[in-house]
Amino acid sequence: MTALAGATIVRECRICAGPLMPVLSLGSTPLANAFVRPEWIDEPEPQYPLRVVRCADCQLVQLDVVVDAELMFREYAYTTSASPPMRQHFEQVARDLVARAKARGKLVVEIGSNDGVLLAPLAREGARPLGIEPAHNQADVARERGLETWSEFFGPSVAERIVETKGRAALVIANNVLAHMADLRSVARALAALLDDDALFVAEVPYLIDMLDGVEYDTIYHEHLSYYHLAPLQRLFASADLEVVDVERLSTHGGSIRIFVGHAGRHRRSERIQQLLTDERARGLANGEPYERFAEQVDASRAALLQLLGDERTRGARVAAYGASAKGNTLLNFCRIGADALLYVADTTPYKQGTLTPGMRVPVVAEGALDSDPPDLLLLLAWNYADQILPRLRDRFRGRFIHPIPVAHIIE
Ligand code: JHZ
Ligand code: ZN
Repeated sequence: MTALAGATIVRECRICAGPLMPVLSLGSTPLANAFVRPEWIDEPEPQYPLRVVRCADCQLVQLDVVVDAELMFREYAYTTSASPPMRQHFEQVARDLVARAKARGKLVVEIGSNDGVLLAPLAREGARPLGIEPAHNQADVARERGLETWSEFFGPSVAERIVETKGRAALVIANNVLAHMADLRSVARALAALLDDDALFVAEVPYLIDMLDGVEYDTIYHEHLSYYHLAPLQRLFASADLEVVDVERLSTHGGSIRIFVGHAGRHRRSERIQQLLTDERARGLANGEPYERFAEQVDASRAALLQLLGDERTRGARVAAYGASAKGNTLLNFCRIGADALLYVADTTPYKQGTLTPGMRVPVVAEGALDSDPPDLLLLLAWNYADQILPRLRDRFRGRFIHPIPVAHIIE
């Protein structure tokens, strides 16, 4: 490990300690959720190298610069409830998982519970939910809603305290948070201690294969330390005598997988595991060629987006953006698209409104700007919700959309 102010450079794989090989560098960027408040505009924004590497042994794709978790997650701008599609998604997740884990009346722990968007429906389904959420601002919102939440980073000592005070859990859930965790092996051990004999750990993670296929380079930012496929996850859980027993592919966040994990030997293993492992092997990830192609596609994608924006602006189009997502900030910084090119970014999250985007400093405003200061074109920075956002905005926005990936294109 090497020091860097506020960050650490790692030299070995966070799952198997194997050697790391370069994949792609996106330059240095500020933290993707470090929205700049007006009172901070004269302060420098720390930037960190955004470098993707992969393990030569277990093939986990990961970042080798790990920014301190305290800097990234104690105060957190991303508010899951601000995205209606995620609210609906987690309502369904609560129904399905409480039934599958037979968790009615039992302890269900959610790691990374944000503002309680899943804790609330879990409680409605009759489970006894406990949220673990390091971001104080989000944990406070959940507690105000009457949802028990501990403002902590999950790990062995928190798991121990839960077991001591509440017993072992029938179900542990972690959605879009395994990618954020640096010390994966101790998290796996903590899960093994927390799960009851026949309990399930269920996690949703963005899927590496979808990122590569969709040229979703914008989903790379410092919070996302790991870009998972099934094979390395299997190896991680085996290190703690746990076993992945089922896997599903999901469309959320540009393509994700949901894994089901239990104590080794306690559950029937689904055939879907072998199928997905076979598909992954056929990709030839270990020979590096998919990553070389990805890196070329990323450059081509940036060039196409800049060309399209340049052409439109030459024709006098007024351009704004929609969805101040974390990934949008990777995109804006990597492509160097700033306030000279964009009027504003409209977003439904109150916490982000009135700030500037990190690095490129485009003002974030409420959706009302689409009426008061209507653009001709909207760059979709939350393209993962295109199917929901486009029909909804049609009433108030008559212009065209730019969908930035895999290659920038216009949607009339
Ligand atoms: P969204 C998130 O990344 C957060 P982000 C996190 N870092 C993670 O791991 C990944 O997901 C997987 C707004 N919005 O969900 C809300 C509208 O304005 O794509 C959000 O600010 N109108 C934990 O930040 C942003 O857009 C709408 O109609 O890249 C979307 O952010 C909708 C649907 C959303 O994730
Ligand atoms: Zn490894």
